[in-house]
Amino acid sequence: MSEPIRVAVTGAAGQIAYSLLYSIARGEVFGPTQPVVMTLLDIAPMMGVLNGVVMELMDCALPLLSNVIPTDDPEVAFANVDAAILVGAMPRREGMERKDLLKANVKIFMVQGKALDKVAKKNVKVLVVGNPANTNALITKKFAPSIPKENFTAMTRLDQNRAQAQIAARCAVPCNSVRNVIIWGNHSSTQFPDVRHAVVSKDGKDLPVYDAVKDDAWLKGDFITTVQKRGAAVIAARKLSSAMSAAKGIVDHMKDWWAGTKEGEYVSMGVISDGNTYGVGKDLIFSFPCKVAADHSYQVVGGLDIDTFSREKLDITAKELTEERDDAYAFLEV
Ligand code: NAX
Repeated sequence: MSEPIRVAVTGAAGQIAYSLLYSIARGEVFGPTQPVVMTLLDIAPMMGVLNGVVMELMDCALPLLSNVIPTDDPEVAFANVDAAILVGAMPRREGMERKDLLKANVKIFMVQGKALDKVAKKNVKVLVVGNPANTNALITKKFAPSIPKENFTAMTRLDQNRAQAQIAARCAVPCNSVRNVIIWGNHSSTQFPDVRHAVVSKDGKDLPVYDAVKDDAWLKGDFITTVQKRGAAVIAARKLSSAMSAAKGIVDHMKDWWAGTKEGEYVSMGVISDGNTYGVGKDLIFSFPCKVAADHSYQVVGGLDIDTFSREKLDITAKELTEERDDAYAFLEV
């Protein structure tokens, strides 16, 4: 068996982590023969709960799990890690303004960026899930200048999965018969779920989604708002935010980043914008369609046609991300 890799998960005592850790430990993310050492970070008051999670992981008796290290110290959690999944964040409390939430979170991600910079492997792959995920990823990157900027991504895969599942249900096909759905922009209600370039396989044929669904009004209306508001709908129904589906989104994102995307397919990831791609300004973590090679390197898929409807949507979400970034930089005085 190969040497274990080291994987950090933050917010490890929380509800997403509870659904996620088992999948990582049993080889669903980094491969069925890849042993892992898992380092689990949470805050000091949660150490008791975290110890319970560690006991359960041990009791799963998983052969690929070499060791589990719980800690409240980011420098212990990130020491020599190959991958870091940053789930932990300050939750939005009642009466809290969006700006207060942003302020609390950018500080957390500044501290974690500095710790990654100091102790993680220089080729560490960092996935940020804790909200506001895109801006938190940007801040983490900013405070880890010794790590390549491409190694910081934010999760929009749950949104992609939500969009894919809506189309699959509408066409009465399994979810894996729908491919190349794109989420552009922010993991927020301004995101743009775009199916203009997506394909449905049905009865042995590949059809563009617009031809398979045959309902342009739905695709340009309720489909988009359903995906944009799906997180809120789950909270309203469950009185808790998405956790099982968020964990599945993390597994899908990290697995594709680690092993590469399938031939002819692309996936959505929040990645750093260079200012020359699809008219999106520089220095934002923006969700784009990406193809990943077997060596973990990825490229934004170029050359997709953006019509007037899409242009408007891309600009709205880019504007929100620009404002979020400017507010975050102002709080941190950078
Ligand atoms: P929970 O509140 O269940 O768990 C969060 C955990 O993070 C807690 O155990 C808390 O103690 C810990 N934590 C807080 N500050 C920390 C710090 N500085 N270092 C380490 N741990 C810290 O939330 P959960 O439902 O697990 O959600 C976690 C985050 O994911 C939230 O910010 C949530 O908004 C975000 N989400 C992001 C999604 C995405 O698609 N990008 C979707 C799902 C989810 O809403």
